[in-house]
Amino acid sequence: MSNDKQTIIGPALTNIPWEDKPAGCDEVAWRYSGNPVIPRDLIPCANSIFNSAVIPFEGKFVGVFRVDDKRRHMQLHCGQSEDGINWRLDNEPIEFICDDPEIAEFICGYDPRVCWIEDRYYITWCNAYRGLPTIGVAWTLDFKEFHQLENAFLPFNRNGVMFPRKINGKFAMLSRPSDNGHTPFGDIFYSESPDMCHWGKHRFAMGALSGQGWQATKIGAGPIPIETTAGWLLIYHGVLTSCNGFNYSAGAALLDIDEPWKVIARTEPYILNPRETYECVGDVPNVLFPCAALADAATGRIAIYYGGADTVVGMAFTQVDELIDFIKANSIA
Ligand code: BMA
Repeated sequence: MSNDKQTIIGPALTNIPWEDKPAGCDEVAWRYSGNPVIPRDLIPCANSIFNSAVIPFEGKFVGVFRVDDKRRHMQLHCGQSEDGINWRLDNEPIEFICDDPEIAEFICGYDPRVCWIEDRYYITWCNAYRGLPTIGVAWTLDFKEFHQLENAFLPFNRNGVMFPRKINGKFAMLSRPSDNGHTPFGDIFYSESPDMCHWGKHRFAMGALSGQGWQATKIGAGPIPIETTAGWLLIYHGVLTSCNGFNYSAGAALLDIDEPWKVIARTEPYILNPRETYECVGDVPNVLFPCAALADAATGRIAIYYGGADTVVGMAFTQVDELIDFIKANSIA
């Protein structure tokens, strides 16, 4: 293994929310002591708030949040924070602007990701097109007006996660072809687009690993990949099927910078798994589902946002050089 210290390629984020690793902790990622940062009832309509995406914005933070309302309809709400930890959420869901009524029909949306690319913020989410899950896409400049584009793929697909810059001149997205239910399979694929409308050149990237515990049933990309000197750092979820149902953990991988469907390394053990009460008890027990990460290139700090038990939002922290060393030292790729 190289002794070079690996770093984040990207902007500094001096106000990244952060807590040092607790003394005596030997995990590569550690939880925020004030978890969960978003309770299920932060806004009156919410049954639960989880699997959500945040991003730096005008010196503060904004996010797109999965809110399952008290009708148990899955909605996307915008939210704001001064510090990335204490959040205000809009009471009303996002209303996307879209001039095609067929695409505009909003049945439900969930598991959003938010990504800045070049000149705007893109939002991807699992969108019900005619009731069938695929990847919805929209952009915004101000988190007030959201302009919806064509769905990226045919049904059935979930976990659409964009790369934060064009790769070889094309927009790039990871996704996870699925079925119309609680999909008992799932691998991560890479696709590219010249225009955010037409997606192609699909490539297999990473698969579930049969017989490999926490990532044996299916996997899906989590936060927007972080560019590092060792490759794209991808935090992803993996699912184990236990006698009591699905169990969702998080692992990490390094992908080739120019050909990100090529996996350099991926963790054999998970880096975070459901173990705290708010991860093990909730509407869907034993789910830890990361959808966003903030990164500070100046310090190598990474703050991960994840859904706990399909009910609340929690945070965890890691340090890029430590995580990359961990991935390489514990790789199964
Ligand atoms: C997946 C998605 C996630 C959810 C998970 C566990 O299929 O629907 O939103 O967190 O199941 O229920």
